[in-house]
Amino acid sequence: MTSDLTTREHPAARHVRGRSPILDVVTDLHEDVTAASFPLDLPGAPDLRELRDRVETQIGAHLLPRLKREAGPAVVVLGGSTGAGKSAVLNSVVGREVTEAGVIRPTTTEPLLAVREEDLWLVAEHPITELADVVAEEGVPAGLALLDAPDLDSVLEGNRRLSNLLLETADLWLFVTTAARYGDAVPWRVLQQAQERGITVAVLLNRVPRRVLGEVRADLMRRMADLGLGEAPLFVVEDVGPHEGLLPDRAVEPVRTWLTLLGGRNTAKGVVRRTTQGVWGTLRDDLLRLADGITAQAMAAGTLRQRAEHAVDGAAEALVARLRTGVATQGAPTTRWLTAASSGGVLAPLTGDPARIRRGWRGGGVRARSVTADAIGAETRRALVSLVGDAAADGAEALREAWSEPERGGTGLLTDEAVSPADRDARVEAAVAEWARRTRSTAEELLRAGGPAAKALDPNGLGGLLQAAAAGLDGAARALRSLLGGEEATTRVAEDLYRTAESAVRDEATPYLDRLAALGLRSEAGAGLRLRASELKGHL
Ligand SMILES: Nc1nc2c(ncn2[C@@H]2O[C@H](COP(=O)(O)OP(=O)(O)OP(=O)(O)O)[C@@H](O)[C@H]2O)c(=O)[nH]1
Ligand SMILES: [Mg+2]
Repeated sequence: MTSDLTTREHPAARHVRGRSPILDVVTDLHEDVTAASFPLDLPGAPDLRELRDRVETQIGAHLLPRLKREAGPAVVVLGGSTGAGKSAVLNSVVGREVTEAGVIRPTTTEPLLAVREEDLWLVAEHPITELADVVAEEGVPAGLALLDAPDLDSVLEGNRRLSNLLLETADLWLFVTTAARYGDAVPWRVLQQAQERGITVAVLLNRVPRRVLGEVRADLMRRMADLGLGEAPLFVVEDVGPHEGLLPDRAVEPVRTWLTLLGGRNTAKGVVRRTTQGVWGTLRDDLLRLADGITAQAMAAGTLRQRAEHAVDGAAEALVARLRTGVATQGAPTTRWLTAASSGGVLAPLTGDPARIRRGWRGGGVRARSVTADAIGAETRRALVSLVGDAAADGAEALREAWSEPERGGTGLLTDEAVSPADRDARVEAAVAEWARRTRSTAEELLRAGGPAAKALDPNGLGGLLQAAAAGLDGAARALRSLLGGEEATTRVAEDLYRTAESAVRDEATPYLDRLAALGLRSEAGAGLRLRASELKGHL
């Protein structure tokens, strides 16, 4: 199994890995189902969303809590009369004073649940935690949680809810009593109720003076037999006399050993099969349906992405094809050129005999020529902005059309235009301006190299001419051939223009593709869920 699919888990789950493999699987499964989404409006998506919610509730609210209960520690209630030493026994078993034991009666007024750190998350939803304070304590035998209860008389009189909870949710009762108090009726009645409900019970007789030890033990065993508790373990703890803090180790060793054994059995018991029986048949089918749905969403997302790219690519290619025909220079740029280049015009010297131009340039007029050439460049840029903007709008339109096709699932992503016309204009203008800036740099470079061009035009003028020539103005291209002795620069600027125009149109898809990507649809998620479903099967 690949690590990627198994590493996501509840941080605390690592501590109990292996205790209940099925709990691990179902915990992961819950995360997968929670993460699943069906945002694209594909046929059947509403049903899948509903199913997802249902399965999430089924796992999160029913299956997981039950598995946690079963994989979690067994709750051992220490019950008995006040002053019997419940708190003292608990502290002595875990080896630390986690709960208050004392001479003031009653001492314990609120129930307290001592749990091993790694089990905290497993008891977090245990009903008893609504009423008990929970403390993490490493001395608690593995597989158990120890509950220090207030004395049973006060629980029964004052706290019906707690007494019901104790009887309903405890796995084991350790009844703590003393030589002086074991005749009390109430605790025995509760103990009997616990026994009747199938809760394991044990009795601990505390503070027994050595001289009456045999006698009291015999009497207690008779009483237990009468109540049908003859099978229950009985621990006798000799009175240790006045003392502070924990009872001596040897006094609590037998009960601690017994609890440790019991906890070991609990951790080993794994998870009871019945929890998942019945649930399983439909759950597996539901998971597979969800997995198929996730895969379908991811595939649809992939198709939408392709269609979007295809739409803007089409518009971009059409634009470049048109630019190659020189369409951007029709109208104003051409008119201006013709006027300036005709005999007597300011640019007329540039259209003369190339050989003469190559031989050298005489005379001034650089500034006047450059202003006019730059103006032709500006007309060209204006035309380009409008052409590229139209193509970008066409691309967006084609994309929206492709995503609106029925059953493609993209309509929900088209609630509004991702790009406003004003934003589009600004973006295209910026792209064309960037291209013009690069063209100017090219012009500067060319002029630094010297030659006739350096005497004919300044960087703005040469830049303007390069732009017009790259956009397809033949006269400008011819003049540049004479000035520069070749077409290399014009070709380079033209290629740059095509790339710039293309990407300006393609960028139109970006906000739509971002919307799509934000949905986070990955086909691996479907595969993961399918794998999880088969893992689950392996554990049943
Ligand atoms: N002399 C003597 N005192 C003991 C012995 N075992 C426990 N104690 C003391 O008896 C008292 C018992 O108190 P707790 O452990 O608080 O009794 P509890 O059952 O928790 O009482 P509540 O919390 O009031 O229900 C404490 O002061 C203990 O130190 C013993 O063997 N001999
Ligand atoms: Mg107590």
